[in-house]
Amino acid sequence: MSNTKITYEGPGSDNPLSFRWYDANKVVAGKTMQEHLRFACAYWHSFCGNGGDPFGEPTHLFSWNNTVDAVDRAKAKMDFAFDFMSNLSLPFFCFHDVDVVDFTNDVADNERRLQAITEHARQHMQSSGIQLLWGTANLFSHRRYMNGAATNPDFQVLAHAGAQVKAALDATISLGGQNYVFWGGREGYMSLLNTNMKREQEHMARFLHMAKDYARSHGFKGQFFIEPKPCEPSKHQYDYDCATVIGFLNQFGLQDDFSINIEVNHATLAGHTFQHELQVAADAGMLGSIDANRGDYQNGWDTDQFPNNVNELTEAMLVILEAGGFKGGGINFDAKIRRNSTDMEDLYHAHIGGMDTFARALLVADAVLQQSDYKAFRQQRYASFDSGNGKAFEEGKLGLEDLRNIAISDGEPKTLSGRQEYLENLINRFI
Ligand code: XLS
Ligand code: NI
Ligand code: NI
Repeated sequence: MSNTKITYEGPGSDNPLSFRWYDANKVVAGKTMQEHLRFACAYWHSFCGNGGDPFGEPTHLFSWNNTVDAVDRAKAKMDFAFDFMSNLSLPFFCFHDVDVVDFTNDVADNERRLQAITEHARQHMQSSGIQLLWGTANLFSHRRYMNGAATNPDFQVLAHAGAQVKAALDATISLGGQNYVFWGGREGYMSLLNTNMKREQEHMARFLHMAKDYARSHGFKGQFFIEPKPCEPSKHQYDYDCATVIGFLNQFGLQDDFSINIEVNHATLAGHTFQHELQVAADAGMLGSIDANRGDYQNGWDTDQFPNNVNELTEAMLVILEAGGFKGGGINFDAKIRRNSTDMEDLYHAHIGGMDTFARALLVADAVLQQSDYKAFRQQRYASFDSGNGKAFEEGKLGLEDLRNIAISDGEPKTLSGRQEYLENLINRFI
């Protein structure tokens, strides 16, 4: 597969290794598809995920794992990764520190390893033009983080988390990374019986300030993103959903530097739709980036499947387009192929499907916005606040007694339809 360049062949193509909708340079609503969508490959799922599950051994066997030296092994993996991303014309990638090179318990040696692989990445980025959408540190896999990283009750663990974030920030900054992500997998708790929640959250805020101050003083201009998730692996995660994160950022004075990376399957675990979470973030000016995937309707964990539902993604793209796009981020495929998808070709099908589904959803959402009365309908629904007493209310010119008097003088309101089925049909009409 190593020479397979995937190209746009259009909806009529029957070649499964081609794009049918993603046409990178096609202009939609004033920007190219590539500029709108800013696709990124998730290093951990694509090149580290081995198909293993709690019941079984790895099924995805990679040749580079036979290389003994850690940095050589990391380079062999990276050579493959850049080949793969180039074949798919993926403009960005994202990584955790431990995805790109294996770590030990030796902090200084881990820094050296990360620097060595960062140099290798730099060369690949220069020759391929692929850029770093965001970097991050894995503060959840190592056993020292079982009680949390920045929220650990043991300061010595927090110090290790700080060392890891410093090194990951150094790598991100030196590669020109556009953003930096914090996903707090273990930042939460399992039982209140052993937990001081207030103190742990204050520690997390202090830690985030330290990371932000360090990065800013070393020239980092990008956004920091918090990635909400309600549970798994912790029972209660502090970054539950967008609304919770926005409250936390505002409470601790982090709102100017941080925005949100929203993951589809995390939204659904929190009992929300993806588009709800997008809208909450957009309304707060914090729609930073997204982790694209999908869950499974029949179970309740983070299955991280590749997106494939045009209808659902169209609703998401409507929110993203109306918000004016992402605040520095893009669409990172935080998704993995199934345990029994064992061929490298499967990884191509997965990304082609995800990219095509988003491209198609972009086209449909744009058509809904440009060619239908969707916008006009939504505006008209609130027209009673555009003039008269409704306007006076919005402007703060009325009191509760005024409402009472208006209720009497204007009488019982008319029954006004929300037209949900009509609007749902609109999306299908443009697919
Ligand atoms: C796990 C998260 C993780 C973050 C990066 O559920 O989605 O992959 O995106 O740490
Ligand atoms: Ni994610
Ligand atoms: Ni996830």
